[in-house]
Amino acid sequence: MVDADQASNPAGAGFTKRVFSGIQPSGGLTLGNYLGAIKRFVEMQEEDYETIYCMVDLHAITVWQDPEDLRRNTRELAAGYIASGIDPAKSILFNQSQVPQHAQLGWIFNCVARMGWMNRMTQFKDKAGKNRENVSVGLFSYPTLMAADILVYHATHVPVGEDQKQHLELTRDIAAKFNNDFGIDFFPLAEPVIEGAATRVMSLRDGSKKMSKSDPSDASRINMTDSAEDIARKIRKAKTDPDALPSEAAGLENRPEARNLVNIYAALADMSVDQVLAEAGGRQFSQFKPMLSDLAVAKLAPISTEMARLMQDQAEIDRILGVGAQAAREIAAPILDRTYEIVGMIRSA
Ligand code: AQP
Repeated sequence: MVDADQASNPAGAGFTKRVFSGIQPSGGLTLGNYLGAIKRFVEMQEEDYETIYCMVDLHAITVWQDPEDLRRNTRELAAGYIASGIDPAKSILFNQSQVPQHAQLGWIFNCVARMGWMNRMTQFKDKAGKNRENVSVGLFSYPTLMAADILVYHATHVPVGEDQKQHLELTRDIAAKFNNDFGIDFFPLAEPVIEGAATRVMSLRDGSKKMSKSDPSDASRINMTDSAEDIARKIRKAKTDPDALPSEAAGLENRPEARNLVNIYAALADMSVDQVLAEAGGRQFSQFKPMLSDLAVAKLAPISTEMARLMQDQAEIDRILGVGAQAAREIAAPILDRTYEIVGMIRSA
């Protein structure tokens, strides 16, 4: 029987409703990160959850990062979180490497996850491509560290974009195998929260590829720091088809670029796709693109202006991350200690 507590918290009764999510400081924030992740992070901060948000710098170095760029991108990402509405007084905000328990639990999970599970991860296959023999070992074990990020806080809910669904399933498999191997109900089965009209924002140049901060083409993405002119130019040049917009969502079938622009509009305007098409159906892209540019600029300009202001005081950003890391360590340390005990490691007093 499922009791009331369990019903509202699928991870199981007895676990606090706690959110964890992270973003890599592997480049500038994109509209994909904002709509797929940060916008939901802000909403969850205002709901009935304890919220923990991270800049996953240990994940970022699974591919080469110039040290100066990594420092700047980490601070800029922190500024992006805060400018988007994450309040460090309400959410724990920090960079991953300041909380060593992530890497420590990651090692335990390297010994729980199976090679067969890891070999199925599509993100590794996409990122390694034909260069499999030359990528870092860290890129391969990325998902076990991600499982540790989540489970070191006993997080129960993880807001992510669609591309992270498979890693979340692996996190649940790792938690279940650990619990089963040691005969204990210790790690919760964290629930992915993949919600909104734009859980998979696609490249502006190719509707079959996700918008990504590491795409070599800057025209493929909208960066959160882009100027109004840049945003308008990129949307004007975005790939589309020659037809007018349909008046119902079903008409977007097999039109990936059109679907992408409509999804972006819907997510930015907090409307459903059907509501957008009820207004814009029948219009040509020459009419719809300026509507989308105006909306994107209206929503993103205040965020980029605030990011630029916050970036002028880097010491303050570092201070906020230090306070967040301390709070994060306080939650993570006892969970890691208990994990070591369960596994059979001696803990000297
Ligand atoms: N295009 C996207 N649409 C919706 N959500 C997205 N996310 C990323 N891209 C999109 C979500 O943003 C969160 C943070 O992602 P990440 O930076 O940790 O890693 P990623 O998914 O690999 O993002 P990028 O931009 O593609 O980074 P690079 O290029 O460095 O690999 C996640 O919740 C993700 O789902």
